[in-house]
Amino acid sequence: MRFDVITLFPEMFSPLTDNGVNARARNKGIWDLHFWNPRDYTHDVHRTVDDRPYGGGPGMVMLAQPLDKAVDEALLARQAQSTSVVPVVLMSPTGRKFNQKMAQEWAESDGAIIICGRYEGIDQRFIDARVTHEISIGDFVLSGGEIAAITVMDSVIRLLPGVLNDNQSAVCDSFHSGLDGLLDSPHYTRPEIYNGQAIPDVLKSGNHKNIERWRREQSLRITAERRPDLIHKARQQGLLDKKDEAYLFSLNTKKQRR
Ligand code: 9WO
Repeated sequence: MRFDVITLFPEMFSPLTDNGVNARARNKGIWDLHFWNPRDYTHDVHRTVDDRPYGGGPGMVMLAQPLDKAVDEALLARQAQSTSVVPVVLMSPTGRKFNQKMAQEWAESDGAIIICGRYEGIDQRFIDARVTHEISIGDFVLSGGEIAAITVMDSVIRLLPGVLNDNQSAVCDSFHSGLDGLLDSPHYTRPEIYNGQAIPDVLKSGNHKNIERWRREQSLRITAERRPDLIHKARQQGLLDKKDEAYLFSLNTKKQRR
């Protein structure tokens, strides 16, 4: 897996590259990261990467030319290594909302060229000519695409074979297929009493069937409270059985009595 990131601020990616697990996986050759700084592809003494917006208005707009050249260089470097064609992705709040299913699809790909914008935006002619996908990590505006790109790459890298050990398996968290798209149940570790708070008795029972049922019901309860849309989805996909439905019904009747 290879990522080519086009950014004015490559230093911002150290949280991704310096993280112990990710760094080890990069040294093992499981993934790699290359930077292409648009400032290196300018032609003027000031190394200008932005200019004022046509039509007026506040702020500055990224010039198409240095971005164009950076993408060209990234494509050339990739072609020296492999013949695969990769998406050219722009991190943008107006893009398609990124999710776990997309992370899994990325994890099975050869990677991407990722564009991180700055200032008020990017000349649309660059986007029209070069960008194949626009991705958002949520409905909020950042000061640049870098933090969004780090978020997406981190979610993909942890899914690559050999990145996590079996103990930390990527198989056990919220949105894992084993949870049927429901939110994860609570976790507890030692001590048995902390700040006067005990742990649920069932987790000490050693009865794995009961523990499994308790976790399922906690997942259903938390998901029904916080993300009813995910309950609806799981139901439509036929992932909720009679026991699940009975438990959800009991939550509703409890709520009505309160
Ligand atoms: C900013 C913006 C604001 C309102 C409506 C549309 C918008 N598009 C952009 C945009 O693409 N901005 C560029 C990248 C330049 C300014 C900083 N950028 C950015 C990316 N801010 N926020 C993001 C982002 C990316 C992915 N997910 C959430 C936010």
